[in-house]
Amino acid sequence: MATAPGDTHRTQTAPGGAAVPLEPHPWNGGFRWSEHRGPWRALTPAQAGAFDRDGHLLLEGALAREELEELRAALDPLVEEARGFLRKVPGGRLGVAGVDTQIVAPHLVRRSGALRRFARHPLLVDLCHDLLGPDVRLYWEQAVVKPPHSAEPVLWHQDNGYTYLEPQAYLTCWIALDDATPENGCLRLLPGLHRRGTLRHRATPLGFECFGDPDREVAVPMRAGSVAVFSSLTPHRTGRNRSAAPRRAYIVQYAPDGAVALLGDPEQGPPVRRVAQADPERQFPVLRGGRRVPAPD
Ligand SMILES: O=C(O)CCC(=O)C(=O)O
Repeated sequence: MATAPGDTHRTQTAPGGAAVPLEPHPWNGGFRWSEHRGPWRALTPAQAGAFDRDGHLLLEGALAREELEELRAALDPLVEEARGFLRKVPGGRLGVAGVDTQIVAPHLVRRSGALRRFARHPLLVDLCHDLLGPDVRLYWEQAVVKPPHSAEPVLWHQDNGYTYLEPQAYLTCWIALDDATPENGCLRLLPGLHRRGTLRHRATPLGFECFGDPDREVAVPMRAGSVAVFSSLTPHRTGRNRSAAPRRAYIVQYAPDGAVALLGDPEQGPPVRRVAQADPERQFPVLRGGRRVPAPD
């Protein structure tokens, strides 16, 4: 989920109402999924094939213990700031974020050199090479922390259903900072639907919602330090945290260089504005002409 200023979906439907129909997003005309063909740096051909088929894959134990510790140390204080901000908002909630639902802390690379370096992690950049092409930028990153006994789930959505990018297919790396389990709100994904492109979403008081199917969903429990890699077009949700400990995640998203956000109300008509996703402070290149772009000194 990445919300750009200017997103103006207006329909408000209570979550838990009738299922959202399985229809294309009004701006999604004639989408075709591109199969990935290699050469590969991070993935095996079998993993890439599974990504094309299912829209996701899991890299267990991808981060070393020290990397995980460094990530947690960089993120925890910034999440506390975001929690403090949400506490001052009336009702403690702001769309999908809330003190009692999930603390969402975006754009943290602007604040932390450790996170700017992490966004260029060789594994993540090699995944970008394999799944996005030779020229890639960081698009969005945020920490999402579900407090103990959290009050609400994150509803079914595709990441491209929040802010609509073109090209529609970009990459989300969901990094578990704690073990993620069915009890504390691990990812639940719907395989296969990424191939249809962006689906219709509706706005609810808890964020956007698209078609979902609990009978076909795949729960993805993962150990801390593992990375779930999925398409911006893969419907996913997370449940409430029913445990007594927080569930922390860091979400890092990459898009092909040249990606633009389409802004407007898709239920009212075509986009009213196109915004290049190339903010040098937080959407810097990580791969140029197939080569990793090193962090500036
Ligand atoms: O981490 C979570 O609980 C959900 C996050 C999510 O779905 C997203 O950021 O798109």
